[in-house]
Amino acid sequence: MVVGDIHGCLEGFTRVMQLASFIDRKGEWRIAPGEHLVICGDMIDEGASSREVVFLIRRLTEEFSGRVTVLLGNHELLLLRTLATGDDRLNWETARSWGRAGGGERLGEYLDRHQVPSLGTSHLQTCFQQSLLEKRRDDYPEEYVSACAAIPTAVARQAAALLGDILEKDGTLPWLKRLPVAAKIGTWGFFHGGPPCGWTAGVAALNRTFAALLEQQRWDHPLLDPYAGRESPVAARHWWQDGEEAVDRLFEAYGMKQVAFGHSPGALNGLFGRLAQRWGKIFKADTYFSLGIEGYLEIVGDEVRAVYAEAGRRTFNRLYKDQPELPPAERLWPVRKGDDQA
Ligand SMILES: [Mn+2]
Repeated sequence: MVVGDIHGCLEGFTRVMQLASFIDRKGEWRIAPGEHLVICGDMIDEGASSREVVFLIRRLTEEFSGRVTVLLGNHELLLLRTLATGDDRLNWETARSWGRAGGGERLGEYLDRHQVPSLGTSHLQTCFQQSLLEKRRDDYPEEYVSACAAIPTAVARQAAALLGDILEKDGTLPWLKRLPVAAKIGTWGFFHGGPPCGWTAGVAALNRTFAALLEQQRWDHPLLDPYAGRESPVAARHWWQDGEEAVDRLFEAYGMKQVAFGHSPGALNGLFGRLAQRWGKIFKADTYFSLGIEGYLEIVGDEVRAVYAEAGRRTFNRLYKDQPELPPAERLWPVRKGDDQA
């Protein structure tokens, strides 16, 4: 089971975990031996419940040790960079979520006092949906963008300092710094963005090197660049664009046959929310939770399926009227005759 960018959407995450039977009818978590949950990074920002999502996932990694793999995303990396360097790119929804919680009173008061805006998860989803319908783009509302832009740099820095203290004390910061940027399970590789082009030393060395660079705060290094084109495992996009043979060579260096990734909800088919594959080798896992479309990739043996939550399917059908309806589940691979090759 592979889940893409949750982005602070706790309710959506809970819904897909129920769908996957990792949460039973009584609300108890259950990940059986032989089952594996991979979370492809970007747990935070955008939705209103970043803290709750992170705390839940941290608990799962302890309770189901060895059965839950969590990757670092570019949004977690951005947070680490902001807290370490004091740049002013703090995400206000993430700060808000920690400011609301116990221990975050001072931060919460500070954000209130400086009138830091907040959209809330369902409002954000509605705004993204409206923007997509009207402009074919997933833009934030203009008022929200200008309210955020009006926050003085000094306020952002002070808020980041307060948040940094809380995250250090509640264990989030050390936990984030230990997260891998790549994982390998059998022949499958998992990344937030994708395998960095030019890296030939494999997954274990990549994680070791990344952790060392993070420790040394080498923010100038391409691996640590949250916006890098194809050089960073957390930020890579379109890394398959040189074609199947180039991808085969890249995979060979990692000893992988398939890769699932988050980060780009519109990748491969240009459709937000509808999962897709290419060549049976590259699988998009991000259904775009913060747009209100929730789902996951299910890998069983050689078969890969996309599974979607009911509410998300309705959203998709409203947004993409010219597309075939999003089914509750569809086989992505292997593609057989008569399958809808979306
Ligand atoms: Mn993301």
